[in-house]
Amino acid sequence: MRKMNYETNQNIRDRAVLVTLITDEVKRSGIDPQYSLDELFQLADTAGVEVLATMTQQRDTKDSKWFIGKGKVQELKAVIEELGATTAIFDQELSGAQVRNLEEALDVKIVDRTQLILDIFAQRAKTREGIIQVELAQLSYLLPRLSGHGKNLSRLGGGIGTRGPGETKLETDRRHIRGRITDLKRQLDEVVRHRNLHRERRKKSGVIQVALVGYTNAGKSTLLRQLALADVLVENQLFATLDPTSRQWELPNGQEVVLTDTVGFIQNLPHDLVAAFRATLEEVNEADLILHVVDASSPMREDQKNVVEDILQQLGAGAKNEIVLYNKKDMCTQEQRQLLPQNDNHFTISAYDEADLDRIRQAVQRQLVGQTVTYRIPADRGDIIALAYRMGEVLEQAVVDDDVAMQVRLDKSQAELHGYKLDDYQEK
Ligand SMILES: Nc1nc2c(ncn2[C@@H]2O[C@H](COP(=O)(O)OP(=O)(O)OP(=O)(O)O)[C@@H](O)[C@H]2O)c(=O)[nH]1
Ligand SMILES: [Mg+2]
Repeated sequence: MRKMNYETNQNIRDRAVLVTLITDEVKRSGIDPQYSLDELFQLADTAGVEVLATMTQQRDTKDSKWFIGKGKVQELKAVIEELGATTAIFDQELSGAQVRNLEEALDVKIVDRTQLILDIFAQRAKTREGIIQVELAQLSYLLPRLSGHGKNLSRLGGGIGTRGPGETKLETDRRHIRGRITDLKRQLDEVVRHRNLHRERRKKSGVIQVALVGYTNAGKSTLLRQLALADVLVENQLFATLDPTSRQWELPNGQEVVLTDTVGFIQNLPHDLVAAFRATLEEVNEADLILHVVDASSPMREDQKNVVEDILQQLGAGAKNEIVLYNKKDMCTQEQRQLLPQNDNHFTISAYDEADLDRIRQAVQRQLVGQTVTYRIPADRGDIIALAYRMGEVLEQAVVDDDVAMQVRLDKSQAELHGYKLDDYQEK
């Protein structure tokens, strides 16, 4: 059987067999293994890999040496040879030793789900910040596994699991990797510092921020494009967007807010990636309102929604005001549409439906203008108390320890225009 030679032609597409192992642990995790495998297929496709076959094994536990059962390894070898595959991609994370053993037995490149995701990010990273974050995540992932990758890393330069950001090759020497990680962390600290400064400036100027978040491919960038007329990349692929993009967005009442599109989430988002992307993801923490976009036509939409909620929680943004946009209604079955909640913060929409876009604008305006906040204002600041009555609607007022506690519904940005920073008086 003919084998691809990567050393002479790095542009040849990887040809892969996908492998998943369904253990009791996987079953308990609540993740549907078949769906996860479908998703792996899409990830492979996004990474430019041609999928030749998939293989599933059911087993109580994983094998510590081979991950899958020894007999299954032989079966996989036969399939690989028959189809001329160059890679085996596993849907679960492998240890360094498992990678090494499988590489030796199968003589193809061994990649796991995490590495595949990291590789897609490496292909997509364009900004300096994105590139630093991806490389840091990749090296943090690789370092403890390096012995398992030594052979293939040096033999295969350009393919999945070995690609550094911006088409450079990943460093493979352990000592150099350590040095590089230190260097990248330093650079990232610098980026974080800049971001914080920028953020503080924005906050001081009282700009209201709305963030689009959601599972990958839910339609976040499409909504940014439709709502804020932004010229951003929309693609029917996973992780089309990597770096947050912000645009001015004018609400029906003329108020300007900033709408930010963010990187999509996915189940089992690699830990190293979340850690490295904290600087980027923390933009979400600064938002006054989150628009959580869900692909309502996905059979897994509830699970996807939960994954996103979990990650928001991890980022400390779990308690933020949120509007859920069930997108792609045009692709939903009738049953799918009937099961969706409909109220002030749950909407069923299509990003391509003008009337729906209008409903979103109105809902966001309502949320932002109509936010009810409790302030504690020192009794001697009659000017602020008067401002609250003049500009907002006071729902309740009481005297607490010489302060005036007021529950007010008002538009903070209007107050800020008059030089008042009401946030300082907000009750925590
Ligand atoms: N039919 C239909 N397709 C939609 C709708 N909204 C978005 N899409 C399509 O869904 C695909 C993904 O859209 P994106 O806006 O790139 O999704 P995203 O959430 O930004 O995805 P990532 O950046 O990859 O995380 C594109 O092919 C869009 O054209 C919709 O309401 N209906
Ligand atoms: Mg996008």
